[in-house]
Amino acid sequence: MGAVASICVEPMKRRRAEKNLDEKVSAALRERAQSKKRTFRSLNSITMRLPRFKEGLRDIKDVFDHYDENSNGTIDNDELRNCLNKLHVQMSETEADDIHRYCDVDHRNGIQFPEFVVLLCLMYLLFGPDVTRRVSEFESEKLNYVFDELIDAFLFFDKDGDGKMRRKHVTRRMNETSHQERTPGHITARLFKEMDLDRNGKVNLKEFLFAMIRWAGLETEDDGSDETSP
Ligand SMILES: *[C@@H]1O[C@H](CO)[C@@H](O)[C@H](O)[C@H]1NC(C)=O
Ligand SMILES: *[C@@H]1O[C@H](CO)[C@@H](O)[C@H](O)[C@H]1NC(C)=O
Ligand SMILES: [Ca+2]
Ligand SMILES: [Ca+2]
Ligand SMILES: [Ca+2]
Repeated sequence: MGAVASICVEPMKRRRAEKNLDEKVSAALRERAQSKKRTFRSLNSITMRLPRFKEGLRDIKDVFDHYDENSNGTIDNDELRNCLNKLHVQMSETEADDIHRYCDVDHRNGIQFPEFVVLLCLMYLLFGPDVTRRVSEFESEKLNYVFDELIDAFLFFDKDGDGKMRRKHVTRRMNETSHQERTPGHITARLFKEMDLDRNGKVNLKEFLFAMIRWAGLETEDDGSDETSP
């Protein structure tokens, strides 16, 4: 039966999407790490930028609301098609599906707001700054600025720029922060565990973006309505 087959096939497709896109993201990050001056030199400089991130996330929320045409907190397949069409990026049907799978981090109900942040950031990283102009002409520059900073914050922790943050690099970065107060090991361990959503011992860009959204505190503002109540 088709239904049975699709139950078996979906996890395979998801793994393929995961692998493909992780590789593309890594390649883009490596190139960026080599060609661009580092923005962040300390954890403090990232923490200080959190209010700005939060502002940027609000702008992205406006874009999200625009594409969530029926305003039910989710960008479903048709709505996502509209959004991707608008981007004018060369993409096959399969590639578009892969992006959808990759960004649907919780594997449920299409694309929610934090997943949309991942989606746009990925598009920005892979296809360049023109992408945001196509989804939101007015906010484009602000959006690009925020994505630049978020990606650079990731690269602060991903020392070799291979697209994966490893615990030892994160710990080292935390230790560098300040000579007087090192971040205790158990806190770094907890932070890392929180970020590593699929528990594979590495934190990739999308997991990092989820963490940044949490830390900026936007998730809890107006998004909690249907998440917390049963
Ligand atoms: C949102 O609306 C779409 C289209 O009507 C529907 O398929 C989807 O299940 C809805 N999602 C939620 C979370 O309500
Ligand atoms: C970081 O500091 C902690 C606590 O002082 C220590 O346990 C850990 O080994 C240090 N890690 C690195 C990579 O320097
Ligand atoms: Ca919707
Ligand atoms: Ca989802
Ligand atoms: Ca992971």
